[in-house]
Amino acid sequence: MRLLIVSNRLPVTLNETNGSYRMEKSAGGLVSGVTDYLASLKGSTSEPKEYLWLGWPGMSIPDKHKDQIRQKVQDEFNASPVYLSKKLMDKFYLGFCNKTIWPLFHYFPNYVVFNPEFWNEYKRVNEKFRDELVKIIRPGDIVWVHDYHLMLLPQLLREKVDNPVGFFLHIPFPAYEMFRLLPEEIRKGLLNGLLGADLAGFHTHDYSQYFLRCVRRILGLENHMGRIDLPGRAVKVDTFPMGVDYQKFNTMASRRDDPALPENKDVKIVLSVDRLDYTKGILHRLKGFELFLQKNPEWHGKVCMDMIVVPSRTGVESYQEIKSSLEEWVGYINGKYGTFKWTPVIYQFTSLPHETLVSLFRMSDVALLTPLRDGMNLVAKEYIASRNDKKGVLILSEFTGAAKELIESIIINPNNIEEIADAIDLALNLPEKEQVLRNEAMRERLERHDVRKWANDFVESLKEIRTVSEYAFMKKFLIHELSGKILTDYSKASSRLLIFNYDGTLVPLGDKPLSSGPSRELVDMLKTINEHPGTDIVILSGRSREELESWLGHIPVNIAAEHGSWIREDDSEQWTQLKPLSGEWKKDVLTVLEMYTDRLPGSEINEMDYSLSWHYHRSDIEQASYIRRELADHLISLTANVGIQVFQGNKVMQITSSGINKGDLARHWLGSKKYDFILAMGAGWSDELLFQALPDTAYSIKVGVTQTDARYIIKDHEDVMNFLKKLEQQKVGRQD
Ligand code: GDG
Repeated sequence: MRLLIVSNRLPVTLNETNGSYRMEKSAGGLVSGVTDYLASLKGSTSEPKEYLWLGWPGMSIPDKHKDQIRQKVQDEFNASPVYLSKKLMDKFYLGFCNKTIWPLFHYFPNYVVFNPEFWNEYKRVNEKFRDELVKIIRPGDIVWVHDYHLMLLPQLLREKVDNPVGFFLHIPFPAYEMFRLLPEEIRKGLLNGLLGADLAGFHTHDYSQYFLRCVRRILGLENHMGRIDLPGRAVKVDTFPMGVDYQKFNTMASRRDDPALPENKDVKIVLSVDRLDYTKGILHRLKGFELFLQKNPEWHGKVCMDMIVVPSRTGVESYQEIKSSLEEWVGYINGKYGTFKWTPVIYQFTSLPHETLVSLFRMSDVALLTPLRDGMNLVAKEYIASRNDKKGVLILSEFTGAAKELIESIIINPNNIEEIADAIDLALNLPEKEQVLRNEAMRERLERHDVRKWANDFVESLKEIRTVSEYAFMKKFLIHELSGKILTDYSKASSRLLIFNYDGTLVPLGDKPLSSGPSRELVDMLKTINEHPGTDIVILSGRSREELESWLGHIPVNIAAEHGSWIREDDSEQWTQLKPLSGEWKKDVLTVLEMYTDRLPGSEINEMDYSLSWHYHRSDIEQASYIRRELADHLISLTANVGIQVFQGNKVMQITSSGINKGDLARHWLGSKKYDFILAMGAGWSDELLFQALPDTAYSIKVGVTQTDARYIIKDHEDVMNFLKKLEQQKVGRQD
């Protein structure tokens, strides 16, 4: 069993000079963190023990060098390159990834570009990754897909293989109102893409909840404690805040003699490090520092801001614009306050060696990180982990994922420039004793929740949800061999009872539940099966006898309408009652239902003899869920002493005279004759009473993948139809 890590970029960067290629390990947070976890797999006692990393190698490679590079990357880095042309990368990476997803997910809708070509290329690149994976994947391999570049990959992969697939998003997942700005095809495509995974992970609880809400509102799928049950499997959505390699940062040697480091020991340093990105709030930071200098002249000459800005996504125009304005601001501040002896802002547009970065962390009095939105922000964690002297003050934006964990830092809202200025003042004056107290608490947390634990928790959680899925669903699945046994038993039996629930079993749960008549195909099948000698069919439904009569009345089957308020036996044309019922309660309940119907646009009432149903399939899913609960409470208080029962169905609430349930109905027909083959199929929760009423030898089958007392599960209505087709073709009667 191997762990296949898939990310847009490989953890190696290729450089070409005169046709020869050099490879260097890339240094990002994800790479160094995951690499350490991967290295620890070798000696581990549990699976997986091996890994392979798939991704783009960072440049286009001429065909003649591809094989040689593939081998080298595989041998030296346990990696496998996915080759993509520059043209594809432009529209995919600079286009859809960084002009559509990145700004939208970071709440910058003004920067978002919607271009159908970008989306097409995004799909193509995801498919390309899928094709590469399919070539190398082996049964049992675990796949872990990373980040916003590959959100379609889990589903694309699921269509081809059955391996466990996990997905982790490194950037924020936005709130519904932001996410819904995407065109419908894209927003549905992305959500369905992610739901192809067994486990979808996010940095914070908020992001997980936003994702679940989007799934509910856009795809109409509910979850229970973050678990979404799909046909045949469950998807778990959970929170995994990424940590840093604490030990490495804690013990790394400092290089005080590094020429890249500031010289003047008497000046306090306020440090900021990030990629050049409009999400990082770099301008806000400069404005905050300027205001601080304005308000605190006593600090002039005694403090400087060391600003490391790492070049990034230079092909995207908005990044070039932000670079110009930030350089203007640096010039403005240095021009306004600087002297021969003092430069207030030291600005470096460069990437520094890791050791230099850590030395800088250790010699900085304050780290000032002001993102306007950031999935996690590893720099904040690295700063604290590097401070083995436990000193230094972290000022951190509340809009970073890291702010949820680093609560002892000075948390600020970067939109409030005044707050940044005051935080700098507070940080520079914070007594050492308090610095140590704050940092100790954070360092302890970072040590416990380091990057290895993060990766390990994710992989363990992925294995767990697969086990749950397999246990809850697969075990009972009506697989081919089993359906073969049912069919043989069926044809060998001399008397058979078949009980079918109507909506969701014989007809799909549709968008127009008030008019879901049976298909011609279904009616013909029921007719043929009913003609098999010794076979009795019972159809149970909450619908009115008029509807059922008009759809199925011409076939001599047993029918129970309105949840059993009315029954029609197969040898009669009359509707009768198992026991007398009263409909007197309806008037009061109708008044209440009308009130709620007025409040919930799209909802409607269907009145029958002894029952009422309240449908809300066309209503807003969230509003319906609130109002439905209120209505349920209202009905309980109103009808406590009246003989009625309330059923919650799929986007329908049914209120009916109490006294008869599906269990009673099953017993009625079971008691009428001796059957040597009994089969019942149902889709709703009221069918559980039916399953419980059956003898142990009966075949009880639940339609849809949920927890059930039925012995078996069948995936959906379509599979029911396929099963009925087989039943229809059986030769019946004793074969021996
Ligand atoms: C994305 C999300 C999320 C920075 N400058 C230098 C350098 N770095 C290293 C840092 C850190 C990493 O790069 C940056 O990570 P961040 O988390 O701060 O930000 P993003 O690059 O935007 O990362 C982010 C992250 O994914 C992980 O999930 O936290 O929210 O946007 O490790 O140390 N490394 C070197 N020289 C530099 O000059 N060597």
